[in-house]
Amino acid sequence: MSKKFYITTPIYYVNARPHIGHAYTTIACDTIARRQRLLGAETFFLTGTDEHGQKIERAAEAAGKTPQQYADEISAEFKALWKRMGISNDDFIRTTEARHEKRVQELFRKLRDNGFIYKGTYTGQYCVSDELYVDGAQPGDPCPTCGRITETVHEENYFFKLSAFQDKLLELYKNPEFIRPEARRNEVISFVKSGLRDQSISRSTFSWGIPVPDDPKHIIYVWFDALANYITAIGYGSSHAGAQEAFKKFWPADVQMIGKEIVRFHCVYWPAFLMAAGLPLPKAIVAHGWLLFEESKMSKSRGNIVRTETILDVLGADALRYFLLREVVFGQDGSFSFDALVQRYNSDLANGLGNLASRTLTMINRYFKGEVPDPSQASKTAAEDAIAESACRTIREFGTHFDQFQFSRALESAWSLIAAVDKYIVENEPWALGEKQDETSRTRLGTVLYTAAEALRIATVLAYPVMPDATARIWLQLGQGDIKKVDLVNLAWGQLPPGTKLGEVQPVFPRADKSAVERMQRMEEEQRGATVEVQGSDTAKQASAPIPAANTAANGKISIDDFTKVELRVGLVKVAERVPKSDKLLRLEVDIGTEVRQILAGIAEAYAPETLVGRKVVIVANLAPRKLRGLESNGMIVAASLEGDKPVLAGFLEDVPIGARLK
Ligand code: ME8
Repeated sequence: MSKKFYITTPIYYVNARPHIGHAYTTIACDTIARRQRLLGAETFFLTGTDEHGQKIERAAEAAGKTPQQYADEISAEFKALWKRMGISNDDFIRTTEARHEKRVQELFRKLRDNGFIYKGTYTGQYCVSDELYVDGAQPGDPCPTCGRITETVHEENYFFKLSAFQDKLLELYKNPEFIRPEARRNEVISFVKSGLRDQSISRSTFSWGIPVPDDPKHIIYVWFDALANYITAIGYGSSHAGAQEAFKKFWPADVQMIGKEIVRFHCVYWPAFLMAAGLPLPKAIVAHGWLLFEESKMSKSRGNIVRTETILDVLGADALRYFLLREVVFGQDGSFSFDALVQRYNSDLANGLGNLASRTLTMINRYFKGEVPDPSQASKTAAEDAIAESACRTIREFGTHFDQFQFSRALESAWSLIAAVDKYIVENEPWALGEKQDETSRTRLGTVLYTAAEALRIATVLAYPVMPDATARIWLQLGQGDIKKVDLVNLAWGQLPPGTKLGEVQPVFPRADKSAVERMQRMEEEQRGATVEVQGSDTAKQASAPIPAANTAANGKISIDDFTKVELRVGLVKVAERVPKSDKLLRLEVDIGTEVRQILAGIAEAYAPETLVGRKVVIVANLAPRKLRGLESNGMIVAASLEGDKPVLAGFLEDVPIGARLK
């Protein structure tokens, strides 16, 4: 029976369009899935979108859409992007699909029947952005993960007996393969050792989610719903025989890859839910680091994302795939920059693999009429043995590093083979041999070009999972047919049959010129679009909300749709104080009805802090958070901006309720 291999990405929230952070995880999983297929494993690769919960409900409301409409649009963008990038996922699960919803209810029922769910009341802090219950926090405290001010929740909820799993989880973590890398494993162990409290797994104050079975006033906590995707997608909880069969075949997952910020959900809650359901546990949860842009985590809320499409338009998917896996040490944070991308593209792809392919194949065309020459034994030297040895070592090393998720080291070893062959070509000067007419030179030329072509074949197969498109093209040029059918288990030196007819030789990685960087930067700036300046003074600089360029009318006017994107609300100032070492900034805590926000405003020269407490103000509620002097500002206070004068806060003559929306 063939080996099976099941790999998953996180399912991405639909509150934001995909960016290269999402692409990073998906590319890494795609690469692993492709390699497993070449190794002969029956592979199932799952990705999808996470569409329920308060965060999505609010994002949809801010966009003036129903949550379902909103989720449909963004989920379709993820799907289309993965298609465009050649991601080889076998399924794409959406948590709003009926198959998922029913099976999540089955899982909930199972846990309840097994005695791990009870009803209680939750009073405490909640972070909507992370959909996280923040244990031990007080009203006004920031979320430990994202720094946003938490909201107070007081609800009747269902609870999961997480506390019952502390010892079992600690036992599980003794297996060093379960959480990778080691640093993440240590964090999780110390978190669990510090004590686990039962976990609320339902909400009852909004409705965008899956109803609790037999108690539809409650909806299932979005993380319970989301984590379950890994089993619902392959048939858990289904009554169909085929689905049950698939579940039996593929579960448990071999690799569940995530970003480091969601380790706790995957390494504590997820295995506990599975244990409570009596199900096997995944073999490995693998957490990678963050892609940083301009020195902070790339994320929609920080407004520093790089879209994948820009890179696809200019350099293509393979360039992005190679860059991310080669440049970032897997498990650690890595910075993204267009400069580094273009530099790597030119040095490793255009001058490296691309150049090796084009010069080797062009010379075979020129000197041997496009047929792979015979590596005559008579003209073999130690140099050929060294290349063959280097290729065999590379095959081994690549596999070892790759299996340890050390993609950059694996690629480094393949590229050291390419460098060795380049040197070999330069030293053996096939072009000079080609100019000579004697038989010895011709035999030697055949040996040199065979050696180069065989090394190219091996480097190409190894690089295939990382760059499926370019390597498939080189493969055809090498006269080899479908690269997806390669038997990687038995890959060895000398398998290129002499006499193989080459395909049409074409450049695979044309050199990128200097303008590539500027073009990509310009495309991103255009996307970020115009800025809405709602307020003068200090804070105006942080008051930029992106408006897609396409929606901005040519005469500078915006449509009503654009205006409604700006969520203006009435807030009540609860706390106001000076920000140390700043003449202009005040730190405010503003109650907007549903939550208390921390906002930094550049109004300290116009208003003494004590005069603001109890005053109603207008705030922009859906502004991306920004950090000012190390403090996070979640929104903006609206004020009239008078040329050369101090700002004047907007207010009301009549009484207005806190939280009312201005439109
Ligand atoms: O957390 N660098 O969804 P999400 C690297 N729906 N990876 C990044 C990244 C960055 N800057 N930004 C995003 C959720 N990612 C939940 C998951 S799973 C049951 C539910 C990648 O849309 C990375 O894989 O916030 C990260 O864990 C994931 O996207 C978060 O995506």
